[in-house]
Amino acid sequence: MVVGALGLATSYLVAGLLRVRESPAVAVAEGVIDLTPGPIAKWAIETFQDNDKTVLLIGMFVILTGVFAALGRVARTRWWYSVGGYIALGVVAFIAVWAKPGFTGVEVVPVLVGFVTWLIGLAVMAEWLRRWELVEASDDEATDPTHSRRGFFLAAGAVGGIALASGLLGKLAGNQRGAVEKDRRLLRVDQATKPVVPRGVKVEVDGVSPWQTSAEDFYLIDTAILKPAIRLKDWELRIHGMVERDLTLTYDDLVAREITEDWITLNCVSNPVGGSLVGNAWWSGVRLAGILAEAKPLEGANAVLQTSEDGWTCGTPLAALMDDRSAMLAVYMNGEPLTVEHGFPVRTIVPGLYGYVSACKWVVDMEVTSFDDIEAYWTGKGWSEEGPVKIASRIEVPDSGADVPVGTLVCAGTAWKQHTGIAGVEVSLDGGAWTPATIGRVPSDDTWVQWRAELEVGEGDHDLRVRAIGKDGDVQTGVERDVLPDGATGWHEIDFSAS
Ligand SMILES: Nc1nc2c(c(=O)[nH]1)N[C@H]1C(S)=C(S)[C@@H](COP(=O)(O)O)O[C@H]1N2
Ligand SMILES: [Mo]
Repeated sequence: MVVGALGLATSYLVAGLLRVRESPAVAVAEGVIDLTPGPIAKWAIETFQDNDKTVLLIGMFVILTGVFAALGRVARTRWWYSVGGYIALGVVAFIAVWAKPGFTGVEVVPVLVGFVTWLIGLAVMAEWLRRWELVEASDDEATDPTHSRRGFFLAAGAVGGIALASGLLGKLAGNQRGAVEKDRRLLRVDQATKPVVPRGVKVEVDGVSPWQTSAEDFYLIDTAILKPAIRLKDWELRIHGMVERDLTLTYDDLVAREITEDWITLNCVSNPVGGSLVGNAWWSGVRLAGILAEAKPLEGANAVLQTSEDGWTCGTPLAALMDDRSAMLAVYMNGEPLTVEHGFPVRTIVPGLYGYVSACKWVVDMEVTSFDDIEAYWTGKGWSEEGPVKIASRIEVPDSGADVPVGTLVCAGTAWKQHTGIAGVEVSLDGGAWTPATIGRVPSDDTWVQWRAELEVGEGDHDLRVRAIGKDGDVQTGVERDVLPDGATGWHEIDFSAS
């Protein structure tokens, strides 16, 4: 196990020194994510929500620990099995780094260093173990103490210590993140303003999600184990493809333009009914309509394939980026520079579309194209090509399973259908008539609304359900559909009892 850890640590250190973005282990973890079939990815997101990657890493750690232990165990008696095992691990790591977009060749060096470390470490430790066993067998107390049980454990401890030190050094060496956080702290985009929550949006019920979601509480969904750390001076966006004129924008070019700001609610297609993969923030950025108009899309173009620095892609309808909505290259969230997790330095935000077809974080490339010619990350896993958000509503108060006093019950929650707007919300107690709720007054159709209703509840068990009505007359359906391929439907329902 210590030999295995040492190989991982030296490869990590060399990756840091060579400024390779991903150490082999991270590349493998991201490879596993990329190869995960759509239905399993969907299950993982629904089950673990924001913790999906932690679960993956713990799983990998457990498996690797077992594999390393097994390889060490067979090394004394069947040396070549053990070497074969490490070759297999090395090949997996090689394929993972080689398959990453932006592979240049240096990424192989950490894999080789890790592999050679494994072999040397294995030879040294296996030899130590063999000698210890020889000494034990010969019953000769007076032999060299390094060949004792104690000597072996000292050696193992030393290898573990070197592994830890290499790991820590690797963290220092690869610390682009520190420089990026500094860029973030020093950044000032003059036109970007602090959010002022508009009057009338809140229904003032304790327990309802805040109308404005802080960056910290905003859900996180992406495929990157290691978030891209992009220095401001290194960021560039290339716009090309079916356009009359290619454009390349640096960060300074971008923020020298007119800044647009808006309240926009973003949600994930993988959000189950009643789920929490949705948030509302004040975004500042540059409208894409103007930028794309300069590039002049050609006849026949209907999509923009956006690519992130980490290779993730999404296909966005060109029309949604060029009509009058606030589709933007966002640089600020809630009056602060984007956090690295939410896409620093630049991400796309498009009101009315699910994140997987629009909200590219760490965006560096936009190819104007046609949907017929592209396959993006999630569409390749079975999600639908276009992702307009579906109408949804959620009960937040009372909690599911709550005990409430008999009498008047105040219930509340949120509802959304971005870029269409919510006309009303209705609740139904114990399957009875739909009763209108009151809704907060929102600044535009691009945000969620809060709602509240008062109901008389008698003693006993109850259930409560909610539905929303869009400004287009769309009444939220009770038909339950899965998040795959284009977003869940169905009413959010909770149980509670009154006494
Ligand atoms: N680079 C990159 N951008 C991405 C993703 C991703 O995996 N990688 N996921 C998308 C999805 S599915 C959603 S729902 C939103 C989530 O944005 P957030 O993490 O800032 O909430 O980002 C989108 N942008
Ligand atoms: Mo998503």
